[in-house]
Amino acid sequence: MNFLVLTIFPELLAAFWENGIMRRAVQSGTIEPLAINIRDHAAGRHRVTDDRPYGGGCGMVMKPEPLAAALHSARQAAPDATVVLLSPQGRSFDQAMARRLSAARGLILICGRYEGIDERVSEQFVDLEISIGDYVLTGGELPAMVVMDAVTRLLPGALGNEASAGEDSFDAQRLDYAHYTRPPEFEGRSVPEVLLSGHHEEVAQWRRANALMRTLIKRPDLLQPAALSERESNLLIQWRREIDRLLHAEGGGGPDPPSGGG
Ligand code: 4GX
Repeated sequence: MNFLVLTIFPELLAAFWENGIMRRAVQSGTIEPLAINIRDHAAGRHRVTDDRPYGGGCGMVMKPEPLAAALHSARQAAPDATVVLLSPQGRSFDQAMARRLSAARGLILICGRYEGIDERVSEQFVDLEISIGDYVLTGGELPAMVVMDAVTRLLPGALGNEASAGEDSFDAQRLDYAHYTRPPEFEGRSVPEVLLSGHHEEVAQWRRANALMRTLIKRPDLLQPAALSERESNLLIQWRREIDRLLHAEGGGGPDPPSGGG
């Protein structure tokens, strides 16, 4: 997949593409990344890429002409690519969006700085506006890297082990289970016995239960009742009984028991 990144700071992307799984994906031809310096497409001796906002106010806006020229050159390299603008006004990026983007013919990622880009460029050329979260950054480069990272690991061959990407917790709307490696005891804390047992089915059961419990405790918003398997519903019922038992133990002073209905 072609990744064409339009930026005034192309150096920011080098370390990202030159290390780890991204580097391997480049070497195997899974991705073909290129940073396009918007400044190279700006006119005049000073190659200015920004200007003051019409209507006044603070901050600067990225001029439309250099951006459009940079986009034009990106389009020549990847005519069918999806044009993405990274901005706080975009749709929230998530795993489902990463999966859809992994099927694109290529991605052209526009990284704005300052107060953003001229609205007419956005209207004329942008297919999709993406936000990586509700906070304000100084530029779109980190968001572009977040998107490329999440998309790349979904491309066939990128992770080596084909199962790894598909097994992902977020596709199943679950958090991942806890992981352990050697030694079996670290600073007085032991690895759960079942993981050392060699009983594959018991390990699988423990991991399913552990993933469910972590989701319940850390991200209950992810749990959709309709998406629970019968086994998971049974686990939740079992845990509720145990919690109720603890809360209502003699002299426990907990709240009144629920009146039923569950
Ligand atoms: N998720 N920023 C972009 C400049 C800007 C503003 C509007 C285009 C349109 C951000 C985020 C983010 C800060 C990157 C403003 N460019 N991008 N920049 N959160 O905060 O994506």
